[in-house]
Amino acid sequence: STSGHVAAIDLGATSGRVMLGAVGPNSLELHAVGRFPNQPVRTINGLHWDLLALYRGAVDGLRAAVAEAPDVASIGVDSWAVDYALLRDGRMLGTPFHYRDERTAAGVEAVHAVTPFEELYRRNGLQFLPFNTVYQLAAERDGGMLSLADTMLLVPDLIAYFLTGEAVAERTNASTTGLVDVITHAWDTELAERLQLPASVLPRLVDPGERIGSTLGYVNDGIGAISPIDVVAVGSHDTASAVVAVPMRAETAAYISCGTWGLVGLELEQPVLTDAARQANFTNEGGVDSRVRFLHNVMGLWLLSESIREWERAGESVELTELLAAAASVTAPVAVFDANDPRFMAPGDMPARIAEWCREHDQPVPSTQAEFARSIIESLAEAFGDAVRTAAELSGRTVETIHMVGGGALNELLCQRTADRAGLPVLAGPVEATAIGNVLVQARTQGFAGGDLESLRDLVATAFAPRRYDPKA
Ligand code: LRH
Repeated sequence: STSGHVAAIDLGATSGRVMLGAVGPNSLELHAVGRFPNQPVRTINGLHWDLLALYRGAVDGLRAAVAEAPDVASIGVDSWAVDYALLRDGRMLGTPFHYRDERTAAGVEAVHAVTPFEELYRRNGLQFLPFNTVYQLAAERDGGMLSLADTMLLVPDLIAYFLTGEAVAERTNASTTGLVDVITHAWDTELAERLQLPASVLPRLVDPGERIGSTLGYVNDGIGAISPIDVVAVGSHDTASAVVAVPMRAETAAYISCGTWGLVGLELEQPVLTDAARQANFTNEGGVDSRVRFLHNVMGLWLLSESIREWERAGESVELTELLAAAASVTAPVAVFDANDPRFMAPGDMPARIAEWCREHDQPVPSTQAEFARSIIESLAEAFGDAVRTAAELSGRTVETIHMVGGGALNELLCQRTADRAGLPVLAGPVEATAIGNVLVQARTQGFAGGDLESLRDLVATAFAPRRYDPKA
C-alpha cells in the first residue's frame, strides 16, 4: 500500500494547532504547520470562545499544510468536548459559551428535576460534570435562542461545517452531550423531548473514519488548494483521539491524557453502569471503533496554568521550566489538596483558592510559587493514582502500567510522582497524542495505514517510544 499526507486541526483550551502527518504502513511522522492561541472572551453575558479566531487559525494552518504538501488527502478536526454553536439557516446564532461559564447551575437543577441523575446515568453513562451539553442546553431553553435554532453543532463539527457545508455530529464527541444512549449510541430523542429540548436540532450522527464531505470553493481559495480536499470524521472529541494514540496494551494499562484536564481511565469493550461506577463519578464516553472510554475527569494542568496567569496578572514573572525545577527541589512538606474540589473549576485567582482549601483542612499553606507548583503536582499525582485504582476496582481489571500522554508527559516531576504515588511504572508520551490519533484515523480511511487500534498503536510505539518512570520506594 501507499503512504501519504493528512492534516489534523486540533483545538485545545489554551491553544490550537494544525499538524501535517505523513503516514505509511510502517511509518508515522508529524509536525506543526500552524499554532495559534485560544483566548476566551468575557462579555456582558458571560464567558465565550472566540470561535471565528480559532477558525481563522485553522485556515491559516491549512494553507501552510497545503503549501508544504500539495497532495494532502484529507483534513480532520478535534477539540475539547461539550460546547456547541446554535445555527439557523447555516448562520451562527450568537457566540458559543465556554463550559467554564457559570450559567450551567440552573440547567443542572432543571434537568435533575425531570430526570434524576441515577436515571440519566443509566441512559447516557456519563459522569456528572455541571457543563455537560444537556445542562447547558437546559440553561439556554428559556432564553429563546434554542427555539430559533434549526441545528446544534459541537465545536469540531462546526469547523467541519464551515469547511464543507455538511452538518453532522461525530459520535465520540456527541457521547459527551448527555443526549446519546450509552447502549445504542443513537440520540436519545425521548430524553431530549422530556427535557423540552428540540430533538430536531440534533444532526445526523457519523462515526470516526467516515467521510463528511469536501472543502467548499471559498475554502479552497482561502487555503490555496487546487482541488477540493476530503474532510474525514476522526475521534473529534480530543480525548477520544488521544486514546487512539496511547501506545498501550489496553487489557493491562491505564491512561492519563493530561493537558488542561487529566482524563484518567481505561479502554473497555463494554460500559460499566453500576451504582459504584456512578457513585465514583466514572464516565463511559464513546471511543473510536466503538471502544468505551471509562474514565474520570481530574482537574489537570489547569490548576498550574491558572496559577501562573494569576501571578502574571499580579506582575510577577514566571518561567515554566524554572518553576518546575524549583518545585522539584522543594523539601518542606507541602499540602496534598483535593484537586477535584469544584471550587477550582472557574477561572480566577487559583493560588488564593488553594490556600483557602489548605487553611480549611489544616494543611500547610504554600507561600512561594515553587511551593504552590509542588503542591499542585503532588495533588494531581495523588488524584491520578486514586483514579487509576478506582478504575481498576470498578472494572475488575488489573492495571500494570500507566501511560501518560499530552502536555503532562513533558512534566518529569508529575510523571515521577504519579509513578510513586500510584506504585506503578509510568510510560510517558507522546505529547501530541491527540493530533496523532486524529492523523491515524484519517490515514486509515485513506488506506495509508491499516487495521485495528492495536496496529495503529504499534505504529505510535515505534515512532514515539515512551519514556519510562519507575516508582521509587
Ligand atoms: C479535554 C476535554 C475533556 C472534557 C473537557 C470539557 O480537552 O475534552 O475530555 O471533559 O475537555
